[in-house]
Amino acid sequence: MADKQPLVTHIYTADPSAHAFNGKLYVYPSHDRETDIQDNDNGDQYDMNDYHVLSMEEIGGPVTDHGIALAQADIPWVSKQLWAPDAAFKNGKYYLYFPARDKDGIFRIGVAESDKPEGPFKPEPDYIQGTFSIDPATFVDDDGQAYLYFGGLWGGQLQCWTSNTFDASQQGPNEPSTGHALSAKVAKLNDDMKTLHESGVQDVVILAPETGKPIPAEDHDRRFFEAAWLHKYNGKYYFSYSTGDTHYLAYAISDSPLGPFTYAGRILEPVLGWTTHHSIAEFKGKWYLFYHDTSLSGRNHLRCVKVREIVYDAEGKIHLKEAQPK
Ligand code: FUB
Repeated sequence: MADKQPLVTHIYTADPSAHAFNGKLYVYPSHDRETDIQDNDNGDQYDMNDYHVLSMEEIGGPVTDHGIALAQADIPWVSKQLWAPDAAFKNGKYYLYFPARDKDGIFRIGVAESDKPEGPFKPEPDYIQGTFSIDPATFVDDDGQAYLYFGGLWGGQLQCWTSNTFDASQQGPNEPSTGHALSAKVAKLNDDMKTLHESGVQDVVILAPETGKPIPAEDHDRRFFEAAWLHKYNGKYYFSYSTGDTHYLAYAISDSPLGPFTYAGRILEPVLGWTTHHSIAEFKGKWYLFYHDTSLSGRNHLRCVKVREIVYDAEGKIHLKEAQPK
């Protein structure tokens, strides 16, 4: 498979969330930056402090960097680590969702609003009440209902939320080794796109097809770790994610955006670098996987965003286009 070139090389970018808005393809990435923090399993080296938005008229064409769309200094509740964002459009406004540590060091999810897809985005003064952990992904269904998916293990603190309060003793590379795997979370967003619906936060359950039961905790090749993404294809809901310490991008399919989802396979094998994170978007009649690797720097925390075309087979399974037989 031919190696892909980074979308941009003048800044380091990661965790790309892609959306087609107004006939252009917009990418909302993390903006990686140099730091002398040593790599660790808590992800402290991912010490980002602003967001840029990228756009392009064509896949493979010139990419515009619209500059700083949101800076940590302008977000009152944040202490550090602006991690993987996503964006949504509803009611004539654009919303940027982002995780960061609050003043107590707990990851929460915030939202900022703009009239334009490229920002600048104006943040709400506080995080979205009821949210926690990292890696927000939004999905607005055909009926206008918006959903917020989130969660990430280890440095992302998802394992600290097995009860309704934050358990600081579980921070770091901890997760259960038996029983069913911890689930990503999903909540409906209210029409204001800034608050969670009263139905609350639910588990995104991923079932093993061979048992019909949730993926076991010890199944690190298939369990959810981080990087939630939700897209719809042919009336089905596809929940895709990173398996973390086994470095796959995997996916599961459901008839409902709330699941349960049934594991369906892998989208991408391990890339260069520890993390893998992606989005899937339709643009001008084709489907694309946006992802990152560390080919530009050779360092885990200095990543670059790339894109590949994907196709679906007759059963709705996802394949990289270049991996298809001619
Ligand atoms: O970019 C920081 C973190 O690395 C993201 O939140 C994770 O998904 C991983 O890509």
